[in-house]
Amino acid sequence: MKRLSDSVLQDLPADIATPRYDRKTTAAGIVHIGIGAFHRAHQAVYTDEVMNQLGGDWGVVGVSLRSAAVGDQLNPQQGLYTVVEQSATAERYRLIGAVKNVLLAADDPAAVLALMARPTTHIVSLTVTEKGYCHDPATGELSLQHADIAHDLANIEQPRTAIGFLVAALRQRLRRGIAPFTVLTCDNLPSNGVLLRRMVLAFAAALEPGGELSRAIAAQVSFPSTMVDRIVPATTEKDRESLAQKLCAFDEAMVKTEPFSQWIIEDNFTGQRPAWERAGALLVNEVGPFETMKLRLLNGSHSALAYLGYLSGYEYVYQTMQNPAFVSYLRALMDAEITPGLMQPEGIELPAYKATLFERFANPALKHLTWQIAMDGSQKLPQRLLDTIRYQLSQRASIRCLALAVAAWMRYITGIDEYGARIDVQDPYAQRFRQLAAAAEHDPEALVHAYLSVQAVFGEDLAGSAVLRQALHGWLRDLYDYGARRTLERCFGGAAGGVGAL
Ligand code: CS2
Repeated sequence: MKRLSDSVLQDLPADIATPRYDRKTTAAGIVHIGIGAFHRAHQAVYTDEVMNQLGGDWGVVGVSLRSAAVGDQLNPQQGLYTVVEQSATAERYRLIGAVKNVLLAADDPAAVLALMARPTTHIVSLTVTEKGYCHDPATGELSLQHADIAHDLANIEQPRTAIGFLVAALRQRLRRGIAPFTVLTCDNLPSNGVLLRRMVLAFAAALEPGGELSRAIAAQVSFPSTMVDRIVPATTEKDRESLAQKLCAFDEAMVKTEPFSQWIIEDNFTGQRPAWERAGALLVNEVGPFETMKLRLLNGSHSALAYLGYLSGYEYVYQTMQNPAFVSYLRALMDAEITPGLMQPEGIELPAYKATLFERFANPALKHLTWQIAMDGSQKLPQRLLDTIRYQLSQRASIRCLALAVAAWMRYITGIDEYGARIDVQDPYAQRFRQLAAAAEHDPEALVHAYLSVQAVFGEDLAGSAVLRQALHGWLRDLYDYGARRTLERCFGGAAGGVGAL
């Protein structure tokens, strides 16, 4: 079977939407670092839609920092790929033409820098996941001890990290008198633009201690914050095969996702940008309240479902939503413990927003692995759950459900499941937590004590909270004694109905 490419476009079935602009004459205006499935199902779709409506040179050159996989998928297809939108009842297909090609930074960092330094590059956007920011998750400060940051400071012409690439490219532009690009982070971090700016300035100050470079970047470069939202489960071989039946061409780079999509962008660009509002993005003055709402309600709940669900033997998120105890737990978590600390963003009704989350999580067409969401918990927990715990503690309000989620993460990251089997924990701190669990001999009290003392995750404050410590200890004991599913069913099993009954 042929590979998907421009030359098979005209042979595709009529129900597959295709780009309406001329891909050949469209130049690139965006460099995107970290071109994984999320970018392809989210920002690239908005950019594609803008070009459908208005044209413009907003093609995207993708950069993979380390892995050749995405380039191998997209380059033979001239960057073309399919987005498959799956609702409970229907599937929609759309070919995205915004991506032009993918470079592998590890192979040729100079080529990536040259591209970023080109005057026609107006925006450098990023989805490099939480750990790609090389920061201390609890403090939000750049970790100068990080091996790759140390490498980049010593070898700025051949960087490895996104931060190194940004500073090296901005430095080249400033030296040559080329106006800087806008740096657009699209990762799930609070005040993500502010955070990235802080990382970039700290790196620039360490690179050139005179302070001139960091001052110039601070004065001239904008780092808008964004809130990005779309659930994008990892693509499987089976997904690719079933799409191939439909396309009569093989698409290695396809992504599958839900119908829902949201993008809130701080309207703070130094140079040109695509009119993303034409594709449904919201350009606002203040992203903070949207971001906090999304990180705490969606991602906080997602992480809770991931750890409790995985331990309960649920492979996919939608399966957890078929268990009424999980649904009533989630309801209590969101309503009683997360919502009180939120500001209502303009134009959003929190009850309706939450109702949508229940529907989205329950979408049975979306095979989203609990294991996938469980990845990198040490980097995710602070902004998803721990900040909410801090707020609730400051109000002397309940943290019961929040603590259960954190206890489930603690149980998960021991690396041993409820049947004594090894969990494939993907987390930069996996080994550290596994060793702490072994040293604590899996005793709940000792384990809570050891884990809470990891300040990179829990900060300097949380270990000192007796309320939190006790709650975690109680839940962890239950998780060891009864297992996750029975714990939830014992404590939250009383309410009626699964998600359909809401
Ligand atoms: C998920 C997110 O994997 C995870 O940690 O919680 O990727 C989530 O699906 C997205 O943020 C939804 O916008």
